[in-house]
Amino acid sequence: MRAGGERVFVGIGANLGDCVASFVSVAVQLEREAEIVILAASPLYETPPLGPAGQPPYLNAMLELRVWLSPLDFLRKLQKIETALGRERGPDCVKWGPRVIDLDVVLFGDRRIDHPDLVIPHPHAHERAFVLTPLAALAPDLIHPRLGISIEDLARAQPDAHEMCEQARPMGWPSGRREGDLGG
Ligand code: A4P
Ligand code: MG
Repeated sequence: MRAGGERVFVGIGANLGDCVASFVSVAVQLEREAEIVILAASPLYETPPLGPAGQPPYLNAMLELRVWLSPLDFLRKLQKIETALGRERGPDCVKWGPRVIDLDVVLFGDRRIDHPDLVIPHPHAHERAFVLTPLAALAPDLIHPRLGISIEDLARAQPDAHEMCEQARPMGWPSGRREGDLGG
């Protein structure tokens, strides 16, 4: 394994189209990048939608990566993948409305970033079961860089965590943790 890089967690959500196929495609596209390695993938969960009523349930999961890009360059890569999968943006889009794919940078090493285009840790991560449960499946002991609380404790504090429904791992979705490299 190449030295350096940072340990990054990306939250994935979708509730339109073939969500499983979109998730697998995200993993395939990330694998193609020379500056990104997938270290581990959480189970997939069906989750009740947060946002406007009447939208379908979401599929959510978390990927653990090693990344040799700046946080902003990494965000741009994720946005290109979202666009390639048909994600629409713009003034007509409903806030927290249905989407074919949503990729959020949840953690980037232990950095705290307050940039107009990028806030790290993701500003809502600590209050959402659909982020914390998959993250806790990969890194329960990790400490939230702003709150100083473990991911496992944050996940346990979510009243709606029991509404997460773990799905069977689909074909093509990365499975267990890779050998080596956990540090950094
Ligand atoms: N941005 C700032 N920080 C970040 C970050 N850490 N990661 C900026 C990704 N983007 C970040 O995001 C809007 C802008 O946020 C970007 O231009 C980027 O520069 P977006 O993906 O275009 O729009 P969005 O996702 O609709 O907005 P927002 O407010 O980020 O929504 P969330 O927080 O992503 O929530 N219910 C369930 N069950 N499961 C879900 O996954 N997801 C959402 C969306 C709502 N309800 C859900 C789920
Ligand atoms: Mg988002």
